[in-house]
Amino acid sequence: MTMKKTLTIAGSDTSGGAGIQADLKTFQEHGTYGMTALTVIVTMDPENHWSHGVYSLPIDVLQAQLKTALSTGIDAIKTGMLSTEEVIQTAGEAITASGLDHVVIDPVMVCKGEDEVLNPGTVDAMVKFLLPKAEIVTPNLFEAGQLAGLKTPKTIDDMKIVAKKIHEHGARNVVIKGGKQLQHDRAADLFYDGHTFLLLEADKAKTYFNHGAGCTFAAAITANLANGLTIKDAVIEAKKFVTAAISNGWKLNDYVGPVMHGAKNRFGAPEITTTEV
Ligand code: PXL
Repeated sequence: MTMKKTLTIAGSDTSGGAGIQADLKTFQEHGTYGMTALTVIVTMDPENHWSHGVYSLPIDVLQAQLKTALSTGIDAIKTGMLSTEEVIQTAGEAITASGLDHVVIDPVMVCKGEDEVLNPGTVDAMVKFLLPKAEIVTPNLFEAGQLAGLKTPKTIDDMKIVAKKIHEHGARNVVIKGGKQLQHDRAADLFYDGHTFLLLEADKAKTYFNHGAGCTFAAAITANLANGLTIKDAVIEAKKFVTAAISNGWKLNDYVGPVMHGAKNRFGAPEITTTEV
């Protein structure tokens, strides 16, 4: 038996909910064979309110990992936390060399609870080196505003303007994750393929435990693309996967509550609605 191969170029979340840990768990739940090229290791300090430490790996270590993984013939690639412009450029060049179409860019700029762009210059580098290669880019509201060079969107109308701008930067599809900041009564994400806007909605989960939701959503899209789904179906199925994962989020300790990556396969798919807007 052969398996579809999915590669994540991302950071390690030692606490296990986000980053490559989320990606590998999600790939596994989708029956794809997950591989990793690690960019940074993120640690959390239990003696200092779980504040994050970010340890970047040397660029030649990233290059060696990319060479290893790409030599196996990858079916779909995802990027996550890329800490510097050099790392972003290296990821972009590896994606180009791979010749792959199935490229999912999750433009991670912040970790939950930390509110700064990872590094000045990384936004411009993402626009330059990653967006033109993206089959889809999956920003949250803040990241979408940054990529578009506009204010953080707050409404669905704002999201449409920002999605169009990001599409102009070369991403073939865009899905903006509404999250908690969106002024809307349901958990809404906006998908744009350059022609139509599709609003994906689920009931809001009554939980604070959603750490890793963004990574999980993008990883599910990646696995779905590797498994042959169309981009639209890949996004719709990923929304179901992450909605189940968030609804079953749980408390790891006093600081963090990860999503349950395997919830959809264990407890079934939640209802979601799709509406052209
Ligand atoms: O959720 C964003 C994210 C992505 N990647 C890594 C992280 C985090 C947040 O904690 O640690 C490695």
